[in-house]
Amino acid sequence: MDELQRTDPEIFDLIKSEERYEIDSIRLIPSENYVSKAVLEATGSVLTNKYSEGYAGRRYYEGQRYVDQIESLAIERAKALFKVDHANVQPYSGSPANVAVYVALLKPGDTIMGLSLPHGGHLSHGWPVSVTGTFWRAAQYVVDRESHLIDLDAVRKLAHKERPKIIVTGGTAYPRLWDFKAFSEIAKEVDALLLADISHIAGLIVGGVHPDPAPYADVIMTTTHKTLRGPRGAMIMCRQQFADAIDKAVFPGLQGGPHNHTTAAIAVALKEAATPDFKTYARKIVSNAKTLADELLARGFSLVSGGTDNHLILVDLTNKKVIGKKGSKALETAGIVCNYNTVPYDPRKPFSPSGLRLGTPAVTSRGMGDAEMRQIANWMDRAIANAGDEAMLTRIASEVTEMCRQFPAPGLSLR
Ligand code: DSN
Repeated sequence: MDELQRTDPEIFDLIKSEERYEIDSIRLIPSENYVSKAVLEATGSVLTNKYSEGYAGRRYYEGQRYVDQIESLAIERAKALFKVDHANVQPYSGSPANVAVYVALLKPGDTIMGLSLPHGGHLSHGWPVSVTGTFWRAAQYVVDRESHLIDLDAVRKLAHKERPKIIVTGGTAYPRLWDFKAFSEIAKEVDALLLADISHIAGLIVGGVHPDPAPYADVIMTTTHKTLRGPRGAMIMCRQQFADAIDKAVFPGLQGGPHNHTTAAIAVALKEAATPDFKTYARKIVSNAKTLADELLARGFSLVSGGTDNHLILVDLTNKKVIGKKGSKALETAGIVCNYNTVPYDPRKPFSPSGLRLGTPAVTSRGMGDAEMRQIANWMDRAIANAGDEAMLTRIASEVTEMCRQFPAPGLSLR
């Protein structure tokens, strides 16, 4: 980045500081990762110079001889990897992609039924502060108070009562597997479509360590930057019968020109995700999460649903007498980055909830394994027990940095 350094040393220094920070800290936010150098290079390429409204072969601009090929490659790779009829790789990110699905398939005021946000869902699944909960009517299912699992009988009952036009699976803080077959049966009973939002688990599905929605969902939406380990973006995949409506909703319905540099980086990430190495990576994400969960349980941490089947862990800190915000701050000072999060039936408010959300995609990309998960649980235990003791937290941070330096972060360098 020599030219950036010359032109704008202030921004250059901040980017380099972030790079060092990503190297020297343990990043446990489950929606974050380290992309490969190849993905970074495509993201930072000349494709950012282009405008390409429309679709390959049907653009509103001349000069698309290479962009058309890039977008077509991304589409073909997405279709092959996720075994779907149609893919649109243009959505700017996950929330706009979900809105595009609703615009394509629903009328204003129709009912969307998704997992409630405080129970692990996502804003764009009909939560009231999102447009998805105001332009459409929302009905939200919840997890069971005791098991913290989705109770499919309760989902069925709610669906029959609310008659949604679309049922959404997926979320941001559900540590267990999704039963797409059961959801599709419920959707059929009430004449609803099934949207599988697999943003968090796309890489796990590709890796064969999470059930596959392709045989059951009418539409699959995913962001491309979480377990899938691509650039910030999204894709909508669907059965052929919905292809036109989805494409029209993305462009011209909601967006202008696609971000071609992102499209190219998505294509690269999809190529990487089709390799045997990626399957090994996906398996390791889950086994690391299970090890971290077990090690936390052994240290008296209380976990929502008692553990995990995927890449994420939701900790309820109530028994540790520390609130989520104070806990996540203490961990940040100790070099462990996660986020505070509501837990199901949380008596506290969303801006200061009881829990912490952890995930293993990023640490697994660095090659960390069981021994490091044990060490992370140790540091977390010490940090939470000493939340507020800056000296202790800083001591932990230097131990964290020492370990991090032994695990190169893909695409990053200290130079
Ligand atoms: N992407 C979400 C997450 O952090 O899980 C929020 O949209």
